[in-house]
Amino acid sequence: MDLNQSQKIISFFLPKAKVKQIQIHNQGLINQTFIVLIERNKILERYILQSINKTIFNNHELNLLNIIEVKKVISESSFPYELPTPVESKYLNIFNQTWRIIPFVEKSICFENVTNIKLAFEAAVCLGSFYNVLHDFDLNKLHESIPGFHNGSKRLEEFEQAIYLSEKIRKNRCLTLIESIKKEKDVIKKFDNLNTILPKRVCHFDTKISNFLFDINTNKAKAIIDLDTLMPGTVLSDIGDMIRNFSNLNGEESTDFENIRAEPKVIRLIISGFLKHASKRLTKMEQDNLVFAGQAITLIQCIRFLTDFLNNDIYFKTFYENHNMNRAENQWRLYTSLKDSTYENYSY
Ligand code: GN1
Ligand code: MG
Repeated sequence: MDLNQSQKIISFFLPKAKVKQIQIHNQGLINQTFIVLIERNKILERYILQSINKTIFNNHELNLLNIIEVKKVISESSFPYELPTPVESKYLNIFNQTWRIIPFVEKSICFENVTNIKLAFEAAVCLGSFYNVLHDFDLNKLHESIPGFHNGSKRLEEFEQAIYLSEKIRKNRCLTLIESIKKEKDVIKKFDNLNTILPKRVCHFDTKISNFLFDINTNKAKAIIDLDTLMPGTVLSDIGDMIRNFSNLNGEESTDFENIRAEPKVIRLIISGFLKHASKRLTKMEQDNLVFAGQAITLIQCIRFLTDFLNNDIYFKTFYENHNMNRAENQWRLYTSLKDSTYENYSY
């Protein structure tokens, strides 16, 4: 991407803007992201410029409609955080790709891992507030933009198929992990079953710490970003993914497997933070299964990474050989530590 190309895209969304600078932003495992500095009416501003991975987000137009509907309600609510959404609520098809620009949240900082456990609480309070203001949202207005995204049995089927079709050399590298995962089918069953019983809500579906932005001076939560997976789901997906991502203090990229475990303090902070605004909205059954959700989503993420490894890395961006296999091993270690019964006994 050069200045001329980015100028063409930016001019579509912001006709009077001149692109001054563009730099790649190594965020996310799927889309391609840049930060662009523009000048408009003598004022400098920054925007996020993204090209969407259309193989994975093949319903991105429907997802955009979801974003527009949710943004409308959020803007009229008391939600005290920013929710940056695509400029002009539009995408542009050019250079064989689909582009959007999103306002950059100034004076904010993004963390790849939970470096300070207070961040976990802050982000969870923010998510609880999101659930609170969207409680009465009419879900008929939303599309399931990625069907079966957290459907455990579907993920297991894809896994079985990948095992069957994979090259021997890859399969042999992870035989032990394959066998261990196969013994956990009951967790997946329980998770899928809960998802059919629990109330459907507006879910973010990608609540990792890097999708919350914090105030650069105070470290208070400031924004929720990355709405590509916004669609109806249950609370288990969002709290489960928070537990999966936040409690793993070494982060999902770490290969220091011996030291991968869930930090119980973080799990407690996620739950108490989330319930601050959401407890009045949740049923007892939802509240009772929040910790379990962390286990189930971690197992599903483990399966997704290993499936992609067996499929020759066609889904998640990888940067070295065996990357997805290592990510799966990391998630497996986290999963086994989450299954430790002592984690079940939280007093909220
Ligand atoms: C992907 O691209 P990114 O980082 O926003 C993935 C999530 C995973 C996450 C793991 C659509 O999100 O489900 O939890 O990687 N998004 C999709 O880091 O598959
Ligand atoms: Mg995402």
